[in-house]
Amino acid sequence: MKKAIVTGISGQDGAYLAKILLDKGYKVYGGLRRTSTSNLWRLDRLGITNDIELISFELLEQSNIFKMIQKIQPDEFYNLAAQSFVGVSFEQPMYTAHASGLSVLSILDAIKSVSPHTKFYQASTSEMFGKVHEVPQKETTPFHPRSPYGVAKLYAHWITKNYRESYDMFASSGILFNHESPFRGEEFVTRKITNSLVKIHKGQQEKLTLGNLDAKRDWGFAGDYCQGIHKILQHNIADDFILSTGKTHSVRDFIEKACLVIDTEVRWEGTGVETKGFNSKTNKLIIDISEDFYRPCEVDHLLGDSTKAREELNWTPEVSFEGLVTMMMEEELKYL
Ligand code: NAP
Ligand code: F7E
Repeated sequence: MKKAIVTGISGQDGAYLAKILLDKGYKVYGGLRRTSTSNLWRLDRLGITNDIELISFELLEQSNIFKMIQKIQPDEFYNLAAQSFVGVSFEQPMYTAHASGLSVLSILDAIKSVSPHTKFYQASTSEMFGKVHEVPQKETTPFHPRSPYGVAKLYAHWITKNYRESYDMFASSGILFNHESPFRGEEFVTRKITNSLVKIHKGQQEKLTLGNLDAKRDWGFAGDYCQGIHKILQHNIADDFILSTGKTHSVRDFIEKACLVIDTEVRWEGTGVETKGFNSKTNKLIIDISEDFYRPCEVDHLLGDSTKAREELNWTPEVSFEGLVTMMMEEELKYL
């Protein structure tokens, strides 16, 4: 039985990846930091909480990481834990640098010292491309991060590569473009939109307040991307791979598609922070804009080219943009 450690087990990707690994017969150790209340709702919803051995894990505790790896001697280590919210990284840049950047060095160094057979996966991100130098972005596109989160993740990406090259370790990164699902945290824009629109539809909320509606993202389904994460560690050599859909949509497109699922059409008025969205049937204001949700530095447009993963790993995303939006809206309608 293969043993895998998955950090960030309480997060979106942790849940989907754990399910994939359990279905493949792995023994899964889920790295979980202490919180005052349980946050295992995603694992509960997948019905897998009791199949995972939960282990205490804190990104900032080097000795905790060292002892855990020494004891478990995992075949595979998936590092999904991070301070993953770009907006917060501007408010907490130092913590983000430690958690999402430097802590990866503790993991790599522990693997090198006490469990060199362990294959390591690092959750790299399209945020490293930031102010993009070419469209679409490929593995060879130069990086230009635009947030403390992107900068921290770039350190983690390069130290993973450096340990691979220096010590011949099986250390790979997936450069994943935005991937969403009903398990997405509610502060990320897609889930904020689906959650709020359904609450407005059910009379539980007045309106939805957002930031930059013109930002464009290459949005895919997290379940598809976690299949790709597993494939990256099963490849015959350690390497870096982009996972993306190759299609891009604006925040505004996402809202309009989501509204269609609840039979609503938005009529837009104004531009920039003055933009307002009205329910075209009732004329009720349902969307407005606040400067508070703009970032000091924005990533305007992401579009990934995942040809390498498609050709070398035989990976393809299955859920379309429309399918993703519908899935997220239907899940909100079911649970709210
Ligand atoms: P997520 O839902 O925000 O999950 C992050 C996980 O990290 C949570 O389990 C969280 O625990 C844990 N964590 C945060 N700080 C920690 C700390 N100090 N010590 C231990 N655990 C800590 O993120 P996700 O969407 O699943 O993403 C997974 C990984 O992929 C992240 O590294 C993210 O940066 C990266 N990524 C995500 C995307 C995307 O579009 N989703 C794209 C590219 C890369 P709590 O539940 O206790 O907060
Ligand atoms: O923002 C705009 C915002 O927070 C998407 C993380 O998983 O993907 C994610 O980072 C866009 C941005 O995701 C609001 O300005 C407008 O342009 O959903 P987001 P993100 O910043 O792209 C990458 C790949 C990661 O690696 C990260 O871990 O939407 N936007 N209005 C808004 N965003 C939010 N959150 N809230 C708004 O009200």
